[in-house]
Amino acid sequence: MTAVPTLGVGMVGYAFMGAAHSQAWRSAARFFDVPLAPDMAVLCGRDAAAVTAAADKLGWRSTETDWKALLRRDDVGLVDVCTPGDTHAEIAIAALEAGKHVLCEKPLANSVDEARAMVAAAEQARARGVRSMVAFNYRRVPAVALARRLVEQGRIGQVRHVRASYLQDWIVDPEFPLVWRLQKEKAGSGALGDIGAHIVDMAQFVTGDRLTRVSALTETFVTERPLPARNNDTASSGLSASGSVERGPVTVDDAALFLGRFAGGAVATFEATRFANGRKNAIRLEINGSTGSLAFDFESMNELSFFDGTEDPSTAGFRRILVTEPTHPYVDAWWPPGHLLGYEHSFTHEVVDLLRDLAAGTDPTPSFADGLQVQLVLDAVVRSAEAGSGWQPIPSESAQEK
Ligand code: SOE
Repeated sequence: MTAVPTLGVGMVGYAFMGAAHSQAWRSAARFFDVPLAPDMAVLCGRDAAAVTAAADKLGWRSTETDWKALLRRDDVGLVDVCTPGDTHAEIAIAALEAGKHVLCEKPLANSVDEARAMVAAAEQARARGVRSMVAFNYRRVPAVALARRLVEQGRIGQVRHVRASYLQDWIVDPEFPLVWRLQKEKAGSGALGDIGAHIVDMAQFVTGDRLTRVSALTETFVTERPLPARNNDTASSGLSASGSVERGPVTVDDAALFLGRFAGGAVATFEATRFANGRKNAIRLEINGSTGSLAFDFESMNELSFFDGTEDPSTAGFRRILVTEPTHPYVDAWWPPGHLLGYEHSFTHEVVDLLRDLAAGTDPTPSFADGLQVQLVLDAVVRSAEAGSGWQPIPSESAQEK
């Protein structure tokens, strides 16, 4: 590996996203030619013993128990925010003001107001050459990036329909405890912001268009759950002094379904739920255009189905593109054709693109402004659901997709 400048990374949080991002920082320079080599300088978490164990496991050189310490460290040039949504704004804004680049997990924030403040901080920092990205990783799955390329090339014509769903079932058991993702003050929303945000970003990214209004309904099927054990927020229930299981209210949606209209005229359906029994992390996106269609299924994430309506009808039909050719996005850095990639590779692609933008002085995408636009969609969904599912407009506050 030729010697390139290093970029010190400080990551806050080390649960699922922290583990996925750590794998990305570890692998980026070992598979891609990057102009900046990540230095996994410091991992931050509140519990000293736990964060030390996590740093050893995930490959971080040192630890801190106060995220503000990262802002004072000269060996940190970028702060990676992998915490629950209620701390994204505070950490990202402080980091940008301290001159640190920021990668922030999705959704950008827990509210539109927080997202607006993050965009303002990002735009002020950008003037000083300090850059930011929001981590919608699925747009960097090669098959999704290929879908974007084909739409951009006009291979399906004018986009007419967008059909997106993200189905999970990890909380169908009513005794699953009240973890942070089920608490509005920590997560901002439920399935809507956690997984609905992904399909909104994917749909807008692949079509290159923006949603302008939505009509929605949300549902919470299980309205109270056992409190998690005091010392952690995992799947174990908490016991009261009397030994009975304390319970608390679920304050977020379990499912969100909404119709949408795109600025370019396409119509859309979206479904995000954690109660699709048997579906574990099932993301499906289908785009129907005037001359063809594209369909992606995350459970076959190395494939893209493509229907070219301009072909001879006697031989036309959906064909399965195996997205493992060196000409396909990101693939040439990994394995020969036919060898497959996984969920974790999308995070590596995310940090590779970020490193390349930072070195080139260009703006990473998706930007915080793109993250604000997703937040505006989520907010319109909530407003519509609360007001009886009528149409709600989505203000065009954020910069258009580059
Ligand atoms: C939980 O629903 C979750 O971990 C999401 O938060 C991630 O963004 C998604 O990639 C996998 O599922």
